Amino acid sequence: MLTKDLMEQVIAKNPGEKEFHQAVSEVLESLEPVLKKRPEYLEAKVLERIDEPERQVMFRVPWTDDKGVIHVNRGYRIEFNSAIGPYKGGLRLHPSVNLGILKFLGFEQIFKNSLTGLPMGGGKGGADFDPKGKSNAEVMRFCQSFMSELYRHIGPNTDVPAGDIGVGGREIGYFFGQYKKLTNRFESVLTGKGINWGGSLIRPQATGFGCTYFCEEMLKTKKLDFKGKTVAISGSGNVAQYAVQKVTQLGGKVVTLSDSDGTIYDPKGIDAKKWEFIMDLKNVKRGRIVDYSEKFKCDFWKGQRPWKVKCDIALPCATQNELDKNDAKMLIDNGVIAVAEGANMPSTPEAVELFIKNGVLFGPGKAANAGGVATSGLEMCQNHIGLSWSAEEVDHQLHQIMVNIHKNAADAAKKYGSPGNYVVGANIAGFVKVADAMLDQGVV
Ligand code: NDP
Ligand code: 2IT
Repeated sequence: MLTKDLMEQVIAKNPGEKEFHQAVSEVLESLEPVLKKRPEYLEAKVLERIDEPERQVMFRVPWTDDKGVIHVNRGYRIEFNSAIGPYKGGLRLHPSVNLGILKFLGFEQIFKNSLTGLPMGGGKGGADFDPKGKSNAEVMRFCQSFMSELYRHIGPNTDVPAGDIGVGGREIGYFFGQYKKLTNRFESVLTGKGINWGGSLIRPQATGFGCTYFCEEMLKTKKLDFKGKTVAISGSGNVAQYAVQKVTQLGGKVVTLSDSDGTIYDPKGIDAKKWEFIMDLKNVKRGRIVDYSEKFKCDFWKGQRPWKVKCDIALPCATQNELDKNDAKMLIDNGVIAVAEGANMPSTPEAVELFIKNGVLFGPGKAANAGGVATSGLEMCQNHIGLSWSAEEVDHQLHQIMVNIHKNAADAAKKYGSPGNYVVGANIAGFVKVADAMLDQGVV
């Protein structure tokens, strides 16, 4: 293997960052056939450069809770690669956040953003702050403190953050307000903004809708669709919510959702009325998914994930490594046809290998969940031209982008000898565009 030594170097240089190693290892493995055809990438040390963030910022985030107690969190922004555009990627607020997790996410973002066809580089950031159980005022003070440092590193042509786990419309509002106060500039420095102050219609829906569109394209290759299919979804946040809505609109029946406490199993399916309940529960009351099982009298599997359920399609939409080898085996034994990742790297490498070996249509996150950042790119575009497009227009563009990503990944997989393998296809198609830009721009 041409990349074996390099992988050893990455592990030695980034000790303990296991999610980062996992993400790099998968990409390097996929690139082997490209490196044989294009040795100039090796000569120009493109791989050594693409694995090393251009810049990483780590900073103190002190804030005061409602009782007057002072807390200190750690904030980060990884500005990973700007070869094809300004750094672009979400901010994650979750107690598990550390450097390795954000580097894995920033690294994935490089290839994902390239796949969208829009001019966006890769970045990611966040903090080890837990928004659960905090008042709005506490979240606001945290966000203001976070932005009091971040503002000097970002800008509409430099780095444009957005949401991720724990960051939705509320947090983007607080971040934006503080950025504007500190700089005295109203500019396109964040995406996922409110629609009455520069946000794009369909951005909240975009990741879940896009993941469903990508899955639809994979199903089409087998002359299948969502009609009458039983679908298991994990998570119950932004991505999961809109995946439920789109799958249901396309005729599928969603029977599970989850959060970190467990899974609800509703064999009758989550219809539009139940969906409204979830939207209020999660986005307004900020409650737990167990309340759904009490309200609609269905099972709650405490501390368990959805994957033991019999389903045709699985959409993991919660977090990394939430679907392992045993879960993959249960899904395959139960006849799963397609798995599309709404989350970033939710399937472990062993699970991915099993899916591919068993002929399951498998859409990796960097392709299947690219609709979110793609629509962020459309939000930036609307901000730059000073116009807002209708929901139909944005949804149409999102759909077309997902169709294109599917086609480009499928074509690259075929061209490089792994037909039907969207992991290989997405990694290669995403990489080549960035690597060529890096060659053009010299050793920087
Ligand atoms: P949200 O914060 O809205 O929702 C996250 C959901 O995942 C919640 O239900 C949460 O449960 C669950 N979850 C988070 N961490 C864990 C964990 N360690 N174990 C079990 N459950 C967990 O985030 P999003 O929906 O925005 O993000 C979900 C995934 O999609 C992430 O992987 C994110 O990186 C990815 N993604 C998001 C995009 C976006 O536009 N928002 C775009 C592309 C990818 P609980 O409330 O109990 O923590
Ligand atoms: O993982 C992701 O692609 C996101 N969290 C969305 C990033 C963005 O800039 O919209």
